Amino acid sequence: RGVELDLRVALAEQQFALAFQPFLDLTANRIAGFEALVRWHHPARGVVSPAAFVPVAEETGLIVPLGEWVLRRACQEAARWPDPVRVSVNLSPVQFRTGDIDATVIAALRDAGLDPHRLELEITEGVLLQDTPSTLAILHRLKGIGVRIAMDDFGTGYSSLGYLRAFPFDKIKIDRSFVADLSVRPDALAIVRAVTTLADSLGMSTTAEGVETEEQLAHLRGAGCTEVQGYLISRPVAAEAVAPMLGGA
Ligand code: G
Ligand code: G
Ligand code: MN
Ligand code: NA
Repeated sequence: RGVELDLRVALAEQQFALAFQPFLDLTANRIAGFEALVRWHHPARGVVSPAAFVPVAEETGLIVPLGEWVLRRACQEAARWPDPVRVSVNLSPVQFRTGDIDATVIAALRDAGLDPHRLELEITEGVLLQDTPSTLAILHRLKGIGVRIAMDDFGTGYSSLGYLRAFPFDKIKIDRSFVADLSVRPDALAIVRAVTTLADSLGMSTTAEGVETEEQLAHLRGAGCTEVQGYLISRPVAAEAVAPMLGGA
């Protein structure tokens, strides 16, 4: 397959880069951290979105070395940011199938000199769906050393509530489809309120994704959301643009 070969070359030739999108803590009114989002700078096709190549990387298993590169790069960058600021990394279910993602994470933290509390891992329900007994053990081990675990794209799957019972997430990321509907559908606001209340009572924080308007932001504040992320706050930016956003040089 052409894309697979291209991806192998891309890994070898380091054609990948990370973009960073901030999330804002609504109580402190401060940037709490940045989500690392992988980009492929293809020599002929330009910047390729992960939506176009992550599925191929997953099918071919290339997501394992690519995911390790993302983790290491993200931890190295975050080690240069001021202390409470976190970095958030998306993990694919496929990365859990090798059974040693915890060792990979721990090595990335150690080599970068990053405190585990400053790393957050975003997983989708696909991770918990694949019923390998080791998955929960791995998540508990990472949480045990202080790594934060977030449930990504919450509300889009089939039995998200069950997953909240299966694992004590630190944070729930409310899918941007609910945020997009906030101004147009009253039920979307009811759902967001219900999720923040549920998260609160489970000791989890919430991040609303895809916030694009002041009106959405006002609704989310009212609903008691902990953090917001989206184009209204900032688009994903290059690594060099992070320090200036934090008030540094
Ligand atoms: O970055 P957007 O800008 O296009 O990302 C599209 C999708 O790709 C999102 O669902 C996001 O979670 C996923 N994605 C981005 N970076 C990574 C990554 O490093 N690893 C994995 N597994 N998914 C990623
Ligand atoms: O699935 P995940 O949440 O990791 O996906 C992050 C994706 O969401 C990236 O593709 C990112 O570019 C996109 N994104 C981030 N903020 C916004 C936003 O405000 N609006 C829209 N439409 N997409 C966003
Ligand atoms: Mn994410
Ligand atoms: Na998401």
